[in-house]
This record gives sequence, C-alpha cells and structure tokens, in this order.
Amino acid sequence: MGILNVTPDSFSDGGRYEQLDRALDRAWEMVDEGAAILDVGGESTRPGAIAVSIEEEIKRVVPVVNRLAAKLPIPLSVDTRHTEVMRRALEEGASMINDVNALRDEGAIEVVAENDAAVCLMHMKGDPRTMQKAPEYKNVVDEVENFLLERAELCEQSGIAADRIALDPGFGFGKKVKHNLRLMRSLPRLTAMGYPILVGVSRKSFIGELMGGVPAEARLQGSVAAALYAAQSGARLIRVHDVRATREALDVFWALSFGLENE
Ligand code: HH2
Repeated sequence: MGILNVTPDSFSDGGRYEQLDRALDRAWEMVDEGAAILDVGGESTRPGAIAVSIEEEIKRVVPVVNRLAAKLPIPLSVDTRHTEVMRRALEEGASMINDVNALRDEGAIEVVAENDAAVCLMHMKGDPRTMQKAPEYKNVVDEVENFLLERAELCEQSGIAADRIALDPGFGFGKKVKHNLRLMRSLPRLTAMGYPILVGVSRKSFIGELMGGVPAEARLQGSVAAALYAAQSGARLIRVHDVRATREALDVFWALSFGLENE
C-alpha cells in the first residue's frame, strides 16, 4: 500500500504532494513502482499533529480521488477519521477507508457498510495530539487484540462483510518502542484473529531509534527490514512511502518463501 499524503505537515513527506498535479504524478509513479493499493490522506496523524477542519480535509482529498479513482488500475483507499470525508471520498470512487480511529466517528460504520467499501481498522491509544506523551499498558498485545476484535465484530454486526475488513495494530500510535516491538513479535498471534493484518512502520520514529537515532529520510533500510519481518510474520498489507524498494524486497522474500517450486 503506497502512501500519498496531500498535507503540508506529514512527518516524512509533508508538503511534497500538496499540489494536485504533483499528487497525481506521485500516484502514477507508485503504480509503476508496484503498489497494489494507494492510500490518500489529507490529515497528518503524526504525534503532536493539530487536527484540520473537515472542510479542509475534503478540499485536499476529494480532488485527488476524483481524478484517480476511475483511472487507476489498483484500488484507492482514503486515510481519514471523519465520516463526512469518507462519504465524499466513496462518492468519488474510492473503494477502501483506512481509519486510524477504527470507524469510531459517528455514522462512520454505516457509511462504509452502505457503500460496500473495504476498511482497515487501526488501534490507537488516545489521540494524535497527546498519544505519545506517556502510553502505558498492562499487556499491550491483549489490549490491541481485544480492541480490534471488538471493532471488527461491531462492523460485521452493522453490515460490513468480514472479507472487507483488515486490522492494524497501529505502530507508533500511543506506543513506546517496547510496545511496538512486542506487537511486531506478536504478529503471528494477531494474524490468527482471521483478518488480514496491515502493518504501517514506514520511516516511523521507532525504526529510526532502532537504527541508532536517524532522521525520517534515512530510515529506508530499516523500514524495508521491518516490512520483510512483518510479511514473514503473516502481515498481508504493508503501508509504505518507499514503494519500489519495498516491493522489490518483498518480491524476493515471496519467491524465496513460496516461488518457483516446479523449477
Ligand atoms: N500510520 C500513519 C497514517 N495512517 N494508517 C494505518 N492503517 N496504519 C498506520 O500505521 C498509519 C496509518 C502515519 O504515517 P504517515 O501517513 O506517513 O504520516 P502522517 O500521519 O504524518 O501523515
């Protein structure tokens, strides 16, 4: 899943794809690079980010969806926490909602169900403004698993088909490095919940910390290593900024694991 942030303030690509033509170019570039899904976001949810108005988010996201949805050879996802943005994006042809807030906005579940859209439900402790201040868990894996199962169940009861749901432990969303590591090592258990697991660790600060404290633009190798680890552990969707590098690495990983059996 290739990331397209049409924001001025995203932690790693903020300000690069704010203009419509640059966003469209990057979208097609990611298709060429081997993305299987594109994920367009109009609000940064990095730690400390200030929420934007719904009108502003719609102004950023809807024109991009409008210009891409009918033409792209791959599904278009929209990364939003807001029901109204979901409604407008699905009207314009998006086919998936990626929600860091797991459809907790009022009416969000209904909008996804009515449109027969796919959805990714993510775990987040607190909200982006304050979530990294002092996150504490009794058992992070239990808490994430229980939350995701509860949300998935509610979505199914509300008419979203089980095979339209993916789950995401939410790396970096109210988690210290140790929490992220525990969740990473528990991916096989999370996979056993029966839904495809999405992992988003691309260029995140905990990858930088594991690399000795490097900035976002120097986290490519660590991000690719984490993507391979996640895939090996059963994750089926990997959300990344660096599509080409990740795709090439995953292709080799996949071939080593499962490919060319008849050669
Ligand atoms: N991470 C970010 C945003 N959306 N969605 C899912 N499902 N999983 C994630 O881990 C995830 C996400 C944050 O990364 P990014 O979009 O690069 O940054 P920003 O929020 O600053 O725009």
